[in-house]
Amino acid sequence: VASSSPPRNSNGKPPLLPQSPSLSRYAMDSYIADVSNTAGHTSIMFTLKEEPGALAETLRIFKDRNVNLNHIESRPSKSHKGSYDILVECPPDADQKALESIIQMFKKKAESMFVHDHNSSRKQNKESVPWYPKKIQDLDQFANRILSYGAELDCDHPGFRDEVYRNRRKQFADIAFNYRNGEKIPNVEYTEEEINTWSTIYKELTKLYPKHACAEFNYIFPLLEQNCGYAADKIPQLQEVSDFLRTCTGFQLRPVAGLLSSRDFLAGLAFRVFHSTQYIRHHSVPNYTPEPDICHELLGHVPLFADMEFAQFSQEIGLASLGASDETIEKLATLYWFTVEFGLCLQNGEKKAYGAGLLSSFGELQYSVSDKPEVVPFEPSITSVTKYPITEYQPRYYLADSFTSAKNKLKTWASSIDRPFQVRYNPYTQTIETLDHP
Ligand code: HBI
Ligand code: NLE
Ligand code: FE
Repeated sequence: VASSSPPRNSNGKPPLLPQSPSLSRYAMDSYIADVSNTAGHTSIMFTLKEEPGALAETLRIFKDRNVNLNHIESRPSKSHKGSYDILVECPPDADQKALESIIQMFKKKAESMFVHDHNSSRKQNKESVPWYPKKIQDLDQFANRILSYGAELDCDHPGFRDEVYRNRRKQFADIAFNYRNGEKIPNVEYTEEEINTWSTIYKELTKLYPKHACAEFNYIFPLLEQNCGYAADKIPQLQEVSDFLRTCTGFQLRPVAGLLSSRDFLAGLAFRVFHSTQYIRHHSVPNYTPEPDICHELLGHVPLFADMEFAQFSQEIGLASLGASDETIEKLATLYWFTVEFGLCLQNGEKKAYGAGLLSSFGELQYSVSDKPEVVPFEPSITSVTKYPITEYQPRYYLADSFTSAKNKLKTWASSIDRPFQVRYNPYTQTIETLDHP
């Protein structure tokens, strides 16, 4: 019996990094192995000690199992000096069995350290509750999980062929990748061209707001001009805006390199954290862009996150998303889309915009309140299953009576979500408390 028990250290615990013969041929100094699966792509992140050939050795694991890689990135590790974080991505058609065995190797090697397995869809079954952040520091894990990596823009993007723009986007991505909870968001010096883009948008939008934005938005906007540097000739800094938001509703901004999955993005809202991009759209298309950018975040989202009622509404969606099934996440993301992003509300008998995607696009804002699109009452059971385009003006908008009514409807709908436990946010400890959790 004694001979079959694993070797122990003097402190009685199993030794760190147990060596098994099949592993030792690979240089796997994997402090953290982080596996996630988005849109069929599997990403694995690990940390490697700097040593000649260490990466090549590790990548042999993939070669030996005939698994292709379609993306690889490295950066100096922040948590382990002298080490590198490596992110590799395998295509959706990768042999799932081979992948599983690779992941197992990473997990074994990192056993006594720290392994996350974020609910890869391969793992998900009916009973298991998908991983979700329990404390605000857990949001740090989202940083390297953006859907389109940093400067890799889609080919129909106006910035795709603009080398200067692509490089600039990389700089912004680095800020977000290196950011950790609790730190100050680095200020950015925007170029003249960037400020010009901002100015064009700011001037056009501020002409439209008095007539087309909802009352709550118009109430707060001047306060942003007075308190955190909103003006036509200057792009406000995220940290300054974040500080102001905190004093209003406790919401804060966190820099993000690009699009997060709906699950990650919504989870941030549960903590009153809003993931904000810091780059600006390409100067050639100021009136509309499908991607979030700093104009969208600061002009579209921030004003309403300063409104208590709206902040609660947003956090409600976030809390409902924690540990929810993929199906529920999709519905919540759709509700978010038709409210926080593209919502209209009725005020004094007129349609007013409260959705950030409208309040940041002088093209779509005018269109949305015209008689061209279809406008129907907000009703979560219907709204949550509506399909929508993401790269053009919306063909249909949902109209709410007020934030209060939208919030109550959402709450009622969310209470019908089948989740075996309840969550609430403890703002003192910045943690999620659960009732009846397994
Ligand atoms: N990610 N960074 C970022 N910003 C968003 O506004 C955003 C996102 N991911 C998903 C998303 N929005 C929504 O479309 C919903 O899926 C939640
Ligand atoms: N279409 C918006 C704009 O041009 O500002 C951005 C929407 C992001 C979801
Ligand atoms: Fe948005």
